Amino acid sequence: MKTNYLLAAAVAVVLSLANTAAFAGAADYKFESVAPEWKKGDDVVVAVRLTHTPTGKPVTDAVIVRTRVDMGPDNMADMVSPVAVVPGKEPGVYAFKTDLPMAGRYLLSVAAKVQGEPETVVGKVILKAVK
Ligand SMILES: [Cu+2]
Repeated sequence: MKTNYLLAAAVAVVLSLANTAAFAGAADYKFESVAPEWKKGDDVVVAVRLTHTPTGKPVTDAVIVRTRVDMGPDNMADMVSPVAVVPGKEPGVYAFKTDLPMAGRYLLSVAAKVQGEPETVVGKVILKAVK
């Protein structure tokens, strides 16, 4: 009897883990700026951290598939900067070389493929540039 109970409990745990995995989606990931502000200028390297929010763990194996930097947050969405992916300095940190020609707020839009996650993970990160 006791064995059956333990077995049932174990099965329940396994099923709930499986459900968590099945229903995990792109919304379980979060990109955030690693710094509160960035120095304005050309060829600035900015970096964001990608975290799997249910576990709080950094996501180290993402492949960045799309990027865009514009000044949308300051009503200058047509002010678009070139973006190049550059190596991050620590696991789970993704770095980009871009231009932040004026002080203000920029929107970094990034799309990434994460291993084991069928949905594309999309992040919208506001980067504050200062003099
Ligand atoms: Cu601007």
